[in-house]
Amino acid sequence: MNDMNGKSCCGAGRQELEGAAASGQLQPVELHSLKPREKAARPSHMMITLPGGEFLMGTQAADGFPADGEGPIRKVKVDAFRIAAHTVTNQQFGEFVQATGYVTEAERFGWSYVFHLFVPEQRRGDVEGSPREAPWWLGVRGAYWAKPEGEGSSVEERLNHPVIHISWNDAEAYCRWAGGRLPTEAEWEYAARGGLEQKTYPWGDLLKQDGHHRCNIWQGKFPTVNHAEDGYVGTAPVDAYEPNGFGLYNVAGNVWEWCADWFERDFHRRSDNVNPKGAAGSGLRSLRGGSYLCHRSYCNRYRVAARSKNTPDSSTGNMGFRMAMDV
Ligand SMILES: [Cu+2]
Repeated sequence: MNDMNGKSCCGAGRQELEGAAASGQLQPVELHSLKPREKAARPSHMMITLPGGEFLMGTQAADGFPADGEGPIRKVKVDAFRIAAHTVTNQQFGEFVQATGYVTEAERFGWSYVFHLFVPEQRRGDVEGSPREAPWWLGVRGAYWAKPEGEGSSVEERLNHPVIHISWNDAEAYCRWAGGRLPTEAEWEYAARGGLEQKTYPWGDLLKQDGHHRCNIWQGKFPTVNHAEDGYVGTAPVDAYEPNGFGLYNVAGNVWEWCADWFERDFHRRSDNVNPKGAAGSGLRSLRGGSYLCHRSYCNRYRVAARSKNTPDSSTGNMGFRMAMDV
């Protein structure tokens, strides 16, 4: 059982920062100025076309978090759509920024949440504060996608890793430019299950297969000791590990992936079972997949039915996104 039921390794919202000087009111990101790129000039996303169909969405498993609205299980139908084999990389996001001059929300606010183990002692002066409920997140001044650990860091050695410190609004802007959109939660789960029915993970029910790690999560004692037996302390390349049955990489672990939907706790109690979407009202956007910080003892959310949420302006070092498209 999960004694930390309901708590999340990832619960760091923009407005939960404590000890910070108020960031002030920001104008919403201007999306209308971002015209879609010519097709030939867009980065390649390795889009996989899925035929759509019916599947059993959600879970009622004993090791889940009912408070997240993971169940009840319901039969959902999604139309055919396309989804990227992997999350958007630093390389791809860099091409977007170069082409458009786009400025992310982390840059506009002037800070983003960095996991505490990645902030060296000499940079503690850059820390604005932490959320009370998730003190392992430090609001670091100057941290954004191209400087994921703040001043002095870079993505040069991580161009094929998922872009992080990306808000929902930033992800939306990228997708619009690249000619795509974010997947709905229903599309995401359909794609992540890879054609298997009601399995715990995208590859089956066992976390490890023949002793091999299948995803990038936390091994050790969260939040202080990560043994990195899966090979990574932070993010892994977007195509690390084996893909699922549909060819999607890293749907479990690595980084949380923004979905198009408003987060709705009672999502699975809705009666619309064809291309369902969460209803507006929560002010939160949905996230799926879990991250390199998830651990069974605390945040067992690398299961394929697990859910999370955050405000659309929040950014952390473990949230990225995967693009979808209409067929
Ligand atoms: Cu987690």
